[in-house]
Amino acid sequence: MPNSATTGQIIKAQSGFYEVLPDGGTMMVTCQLRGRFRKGPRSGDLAAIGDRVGFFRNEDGSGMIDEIMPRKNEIVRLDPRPQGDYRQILLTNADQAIFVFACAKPEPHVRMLDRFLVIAEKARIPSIIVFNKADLVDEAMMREKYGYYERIGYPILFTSVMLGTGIEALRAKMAGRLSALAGPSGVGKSSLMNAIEPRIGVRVDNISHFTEKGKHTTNFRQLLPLSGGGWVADTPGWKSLALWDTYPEEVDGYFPEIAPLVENCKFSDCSHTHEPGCAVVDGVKTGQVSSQRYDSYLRLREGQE
Ligand SMILES: Nc1nc2c(ncn2[C@@H]2O[C@H](COP(=O)(O)OP(=O)(O)OP(=O)(O)O)[C@@H](O)[C@H]2O)c(=O)[nH]1
Ligand SMILES: [Mg+2]
Ligand SMILES: [Zn+2]
Repeated sequence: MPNSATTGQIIKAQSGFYEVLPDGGTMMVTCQLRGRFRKGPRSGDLAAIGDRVGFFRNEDGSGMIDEIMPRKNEIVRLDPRPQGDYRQILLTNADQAIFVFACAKPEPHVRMLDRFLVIAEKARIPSIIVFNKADLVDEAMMREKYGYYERIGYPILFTSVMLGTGIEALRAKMAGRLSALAGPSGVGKSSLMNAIEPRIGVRVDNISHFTEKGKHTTNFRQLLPLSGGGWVADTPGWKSLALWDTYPEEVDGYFPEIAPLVENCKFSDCSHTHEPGCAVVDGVKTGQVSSQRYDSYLRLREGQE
């Protein structure tokens, strides 16, 4: 006979097995999904890391998940398969997304940043931007160049793993929260994680280059615990996330500086490109909207990558 139901959170997911941390507990319970979840054709992941679940204990100490609580948000990737697209869930219930770029080596990829920010807006996850390798540049110059993002509501942190600067501030931002960490290769994500939480021992350098070649492929996802409380998930999948079910007009709402302007356009069906009396184009002309961001906006609106 199963014990009474317990609630907890999925910390690790690997081929049908879920490590669940019971609320108030310290020992993980290895769980599987109860049979009724698995009936019928599957078009996507049913449970994922971050999920809050209800489960029963089996006699052998393992568990059976029989309830998946409603999610605050989810980060989903569509995996094309012959029998139809499969909905992969990278992470659920994130409190924030931390997008890491390097000040230099490699140069910040602003188009990628804007795309990440839009995906996070769509998923209703607040974003923080981290510019690592601050030791390689003049920080004041960087602040001037990217301060725009802060003005439209995205906090920026400058860090240098090399000098140890900004690490404490980032640690404070992560404490007690579930963070999704993402960014291009080589910007120092693993180095930052090791600086924030030395015992995590993430491998620095080139590990993802192996993954891209199909070696060392990990097919599990997990939340890493922070000693100050909270969790972090490395979510490499962001690069291949497409805005698959997004309508062009919807994109307006995902640019915080553009969203409030749209209602002032002369035409209600304005595409914000060539129409007279377009408040967005006017905003770009006056400098209220950055032309680089406008460019990203147009590309994302047209469904370009
Ligand atoms: N100058 C400088 N170099 C850094 C800093 N942080 C990391 N690096 C170097 O940048 C390189 C890449 O660092 P990683 O931590 O492996 O980068 P990553 O983002 O995890 O890369 P992937 O795992 O490929 O996605 C390494 O050679 C690090 O030593 C920093 O603050 N300053
Ligand atoms: Mg890494
Ligand atoms: Zn317009």
